[in-house]
Amino acid sequence: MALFSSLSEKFNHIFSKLTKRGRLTELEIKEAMREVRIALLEADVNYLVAKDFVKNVSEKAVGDEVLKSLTPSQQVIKIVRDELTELMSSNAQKLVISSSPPTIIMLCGLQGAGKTTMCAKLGAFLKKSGKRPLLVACDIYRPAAISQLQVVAKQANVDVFEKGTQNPVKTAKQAIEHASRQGYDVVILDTAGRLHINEELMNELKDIKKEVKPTEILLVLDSMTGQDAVNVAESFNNSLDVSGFILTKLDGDTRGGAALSIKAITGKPIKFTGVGEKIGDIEPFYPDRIASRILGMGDVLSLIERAQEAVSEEQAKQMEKKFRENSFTFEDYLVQVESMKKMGPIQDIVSMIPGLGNKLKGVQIDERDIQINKCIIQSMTPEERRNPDIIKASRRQRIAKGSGTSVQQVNALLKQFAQSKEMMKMLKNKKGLRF
Ligand SMILES: Nc1nc2c(ncn2[C@@H]2O[C@H](COP(=O)(O)OP(=O)(O)O)[C@@H](O)[C@H]2O)c(=O)[nH]1
Ligand SMILES: [Mg+2]
Repeated sequence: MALFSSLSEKFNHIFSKLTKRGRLTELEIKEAMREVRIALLEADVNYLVAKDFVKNVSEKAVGDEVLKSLTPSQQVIKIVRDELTELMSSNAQKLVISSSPPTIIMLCGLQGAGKTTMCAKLGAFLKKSGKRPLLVACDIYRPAAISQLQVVAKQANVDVFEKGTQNPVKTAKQAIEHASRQGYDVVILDTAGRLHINEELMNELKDIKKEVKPTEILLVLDSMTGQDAVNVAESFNNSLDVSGFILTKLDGDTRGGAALSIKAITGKPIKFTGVGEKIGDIEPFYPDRIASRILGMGDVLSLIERAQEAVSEEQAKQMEKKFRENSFTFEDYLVQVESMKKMGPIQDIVSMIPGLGNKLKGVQIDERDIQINKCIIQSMTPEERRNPDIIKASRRQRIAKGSGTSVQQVNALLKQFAQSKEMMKMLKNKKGLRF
């Protein structure tokens, strides 16, 4: 994903200059931080936020918080990463679920921010986690608003409550009563927007808030609008005391300013992001992962998470042991290929590994090769899989024939396997495999 790619590239450039040096002087840190500040401003980060950020990083980089295990430049990258995370983090990051259902989520925001779409996305997201959401049409001003909600709700396979152009405060109230009676445990209100903030809009939203006392008031913001989004966030928060934000259209060419500034300016967290026009294009907001992505260091956390889903920890441990003992066989390779497949496209996984993502830009990893290798291995006898050394000429021919491949392809796989084992042997004396 090209999230904040221009900012990532600038950071990469700044830090690549650092990593070539053995030791960093105070002057070098100062110069790097000057560039970081410019990069942040160019990404449309609020200038006070950028100033503070650079000040904090500089103090820590020059100060005494130095870890022995890192090189000075790694140290700076780590501090920047931690500080970026801190900038976006809050102890109220997660969606609050009410202990007495229904949980009421009120979405608000300017016209076109993505409220109606987000209602359906959020509905689908919550449904997947076992909830029973009800969407409520409280935008009565645009003629097509209700039918639009119905269309996206249908795609998300969630129900809609609507009372035509009746006063939205009344509709919201009735929807909650309906939800309680019918066993819906989450109510999501799709409110009306305006082109600009005005008193009429704020009053209506305040009235709804007063009447239904929402568990969450989430302001939906178009991330493409950069600093404007931050200004909108500030004034909505002043009037409504929102509980958090949803940043939409992060799939577009957004520079990142809104994501990086909002929490610092308002004190409230971003809870979700919209990353496309489809119902499934919603992601909870994880500051640490976004920070890693911005730095182009690979989204290690989500890689590990996905890997854990696919391979049980026990399996992973066994695999590592085998690598280290150099007893890794073709049978293990098959198991590994299977679990890799569950993790998603190889390309995605590789791009999340720190340091590899950038180097492999544009390089195609052919999943068909993996499929061919799988066929070849499946044509081996169990004995051959465990002990590839016995696979001599006649066996190679038999395997090629059995798998519908050529002897050259079988040879290539055997060679590749031998090389990986050789590499594993070299790693044997190190601390084991790490990301
Ligand atoms: N690319 C992209 N488009 C989005 C996203 N969220 C909403 N949109 C589009 O933005 C437009 C306005 O969305 P809508 O939900 O009607 O906004 P509302 O006026 O706030 O209710 C629609 O064309 C949506 O398809 C997103 O995350 N990514
Ligand atoms: Mg709408």
